[in-house]
Amino acid sequence: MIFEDISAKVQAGKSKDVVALVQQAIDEGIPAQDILNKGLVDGMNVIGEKFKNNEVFVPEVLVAARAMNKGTALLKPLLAAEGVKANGKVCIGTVQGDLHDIGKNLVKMMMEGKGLEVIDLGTDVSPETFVETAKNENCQIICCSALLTTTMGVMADVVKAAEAAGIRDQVKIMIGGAPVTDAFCQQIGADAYTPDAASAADKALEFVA
Ligand code: B1M
Repeated sequence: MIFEDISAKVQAGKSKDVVALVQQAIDEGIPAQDILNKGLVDGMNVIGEKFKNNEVFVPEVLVAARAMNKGTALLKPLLAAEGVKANGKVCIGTVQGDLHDIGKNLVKMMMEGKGLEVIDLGTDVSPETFVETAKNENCQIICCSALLTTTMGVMADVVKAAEAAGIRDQVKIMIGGAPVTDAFCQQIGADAYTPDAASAADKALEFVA
């Protein structure tokens, strides 16, 4: 099955094979979201578990992440093409001190797939950059991703920075990432926590409607 092959090649960090298999799946008419979720994300999830159990280490994780990103790059236009054109404007980034961007990139892709215009601020993004971008670019939503328990607190600073800049009532703040919870979202006064990229895109669409 092609999904299992894609997953296995992501786990092995074989970028060229991943690209070839993803292209093959596209040519076979398999929906881009299935290729993403059942192939690429599955492979990265396996690597994540192995990393947690010390069965693989940082270099293996890095090559797997690179292979996944090569595959997702091929899917990006397809996911975006399936969506309706620019329903709203969002800025997204991984918070200051945090370099994890795979989940953030998935959220971005899913949102683009829903027809949202997404400004990608990258990783290690300061609260000020989130807020200035939202203000200058008229974004309806600020999306913050964090993968570390040591960086998720920056999300509270984003909420405070939006308040200080006087734009808190004009912008929704969405948060997510593995250590983030709904309780944390309520605690810091953000507008929504979603556990995965697909539900983040659904929620964003709801906010801009
Ligand atoms: Co890092 N890392 N890492 N890492 N890494 C974790 C997160 C960790 C849980 C591993 C572990 O110890 N078990 C752990 C954090 C522990 C903690 O904080 N409690 C950890 C650590 C400790 C570290 C370092 C400190 C390691 C070190 O150097 N000693 C270091 C920190 C660097 C830094 O950021 N300053 C580090 C480095 C790295 C790599 C560079 C090697 C690499 C990142 C590569 C990259 O992103 N370009 C890496 C990776 C890959 C991981 C794991 C293995 C996988 C993360 C991932 O990409 N998952 C991770 C272990 C794990 O998760 N099992 C781990 C797949 C991705 C699709 O999931 O990002 O959760 P995720 O996104 C999900 C949802 O969370 C959600 O949507 C996605 C799915 O649909 N989502 C949102 C994400 N953002 C959202 C935003 C939303 C809504 C939903 O709204 C806005």
